[in-house]
Amino acid sequence: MKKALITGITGQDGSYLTELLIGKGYEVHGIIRRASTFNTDRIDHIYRDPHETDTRMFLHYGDLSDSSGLRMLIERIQPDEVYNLGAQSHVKVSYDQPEYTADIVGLGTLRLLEAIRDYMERTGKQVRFYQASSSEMFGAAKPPQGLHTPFHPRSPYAVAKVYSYWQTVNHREAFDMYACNGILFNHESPRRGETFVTRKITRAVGRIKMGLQDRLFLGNLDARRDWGHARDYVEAMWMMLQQDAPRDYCIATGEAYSVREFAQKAFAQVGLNYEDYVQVDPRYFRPAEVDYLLGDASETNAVLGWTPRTSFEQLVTEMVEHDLELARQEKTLLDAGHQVALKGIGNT
Ligand code: NDP
Ligand code: GDR
Repeated sequence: MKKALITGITGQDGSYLTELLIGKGYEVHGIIRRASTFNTDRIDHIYRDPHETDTRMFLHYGDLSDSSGLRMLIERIQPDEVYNLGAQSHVKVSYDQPEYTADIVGLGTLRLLEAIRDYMERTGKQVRFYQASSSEMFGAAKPPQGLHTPFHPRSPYAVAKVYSYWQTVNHREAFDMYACNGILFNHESPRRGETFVTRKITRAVGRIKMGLQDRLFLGNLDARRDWGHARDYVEAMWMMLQQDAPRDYCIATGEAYSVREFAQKAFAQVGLNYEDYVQVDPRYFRPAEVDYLLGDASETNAVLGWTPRTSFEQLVTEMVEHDLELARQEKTLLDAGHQVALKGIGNT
């Protein structure tokens, strides 16, 4: 049975990747951060009591800032594959916490690569490494962007991802490691964090339809993104680690839409006009914006034999249907006299 170690297992991609790997017969180990409340909502449905014999997902406390903990986990788990998905992944928040973002997103990758290198050198075992690189690294570069497009990052997050990208390449070249960068364009799902724009929109659509909210404040409506479905994209991650030789890949749908178009489609799905509800609030603007990301993934999609299965329309529909149901449940609770917190952090 192959063993995989996932950093960021509690995130959107971590949860889909865990489902995929368990379906393929893997034993999956995930690193979670200690928090004062449970932070495992996205993987609770996979969790089994560790005393049961059919348990194949194991969770360990750790943090990308903690080298000794990472080293101990690699030593103890002895993984065949490591997927580095952990990150302070919010672009706007990276402007509020640039140093922390650089530490986790940038140095965190180096810490993990070094722990793996050390383990491989001492034991002679092979470990394959996946780095969650991002289309944000292209930033201001003209679309379409692909493997041959020079990086021009536009945020502390993107700068840190560029650092990790090159660390991964360098470990591959210097130490002959099987290490791959997956440069993934935006991918969304009903499990997307609620402060990312697609989910912020579909949550609002559900709540507005159910009468729980009356407006939606957004930032730049003209930004364009190449949006795919996270469930499809984690499959590409796994495929990258099953090839004969390591290399880097771009994963995208090859179609881009604006935030405005996403909102228009999402509101229209429940019979509403987005213009009646959406208001622009400059607090959501970024100090430097990434205007237009459109992936040219034809070359690497072909090498990998991967194509996206979910269309833009299907993605919006799935997210809206999910969040409409969530809003229905919230309304039922409210009608029964329970309190429902409308969570939100002001500037994301
Ligand atoms: P999420 O924000 O949903 O998940 C991030 C994960 O990282 C969470 O599990 C989080 O834990 C964990 N994490 C945060 N800080 C640390 C830390 N200090 N140490 C260890 N783990 C930490 O991101 P996604 O699932 O959307 O993305 C996965 C990866 O892919 C990220 O690296 C992201 O930057 C990258 N990426 C994402 C794209 C997308 O469109 N989704 C596109 C391209 C790249 P907790 O739950 O405790 O917060
Ligand atoms: P992004 O995703 O920055 O592309 O990073 P996000 O959904 O946050 O923003 C996409 C675009 O929408 C514009 N926007 C808003 N964004 C947010 N969050 N909130 C708003 O109210 C709002 N209004 C307009 C933004 O300005 C931006 O142009 C995501 C993350 O998952 C990264 O970790 C990942 O690397 C990249 O995708 C690829």
